[in-house]
Amino acid sequence: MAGKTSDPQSASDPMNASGTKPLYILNGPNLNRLGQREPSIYGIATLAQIEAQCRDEAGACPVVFRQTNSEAQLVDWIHEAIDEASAIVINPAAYSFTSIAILDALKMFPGPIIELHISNIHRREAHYHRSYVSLVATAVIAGLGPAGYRLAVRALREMT
Ligand code: CA2
Repeated sequence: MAGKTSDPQSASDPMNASGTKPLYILNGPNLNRLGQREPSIYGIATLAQIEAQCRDEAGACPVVFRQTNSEAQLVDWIHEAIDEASAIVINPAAYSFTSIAILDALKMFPGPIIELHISNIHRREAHYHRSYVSLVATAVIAGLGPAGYRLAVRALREMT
């Protein structure tokens, strides 16, 4: 189930019984509306369906999957991830191109970070070309549609 904070584990105790650190998948503004508009750019999958695909791909690895329209909330979740997560997948959406606060928070994360965009931001208008998050991302996935999330989870499972 997608939602603002849909975690199988509580935020205060995000590890599973085996003590495995969770993978954090963080989504920025407007992505809660996926599947409802512009399917030619963003596909037809809803964020809830993408979340289910990520959990399936993660297998036994715990996943914290969240979406917010707030920059401050994203920063707070990155801070939480610094203490709790093995890796981060982040689709910062429009904040990719504006938020030095998110860049600064991600700089503190010691593990791998995958920046994820559903669309190929480099084929789009110029204001989508310069992502601050790319300056600190371990890797960037863009243009593979919703399937990019599953591939990001798969890559991180092999890296962590
Ligand atoms: O391609 C991506 O994943 C983006 O991060 C999506 C952002 C956009 O600002 C980035 O440049 C690329 C926009 C998300 C808009 O979400 C929508 C949801 C439903 C329908 C239309 C847009």
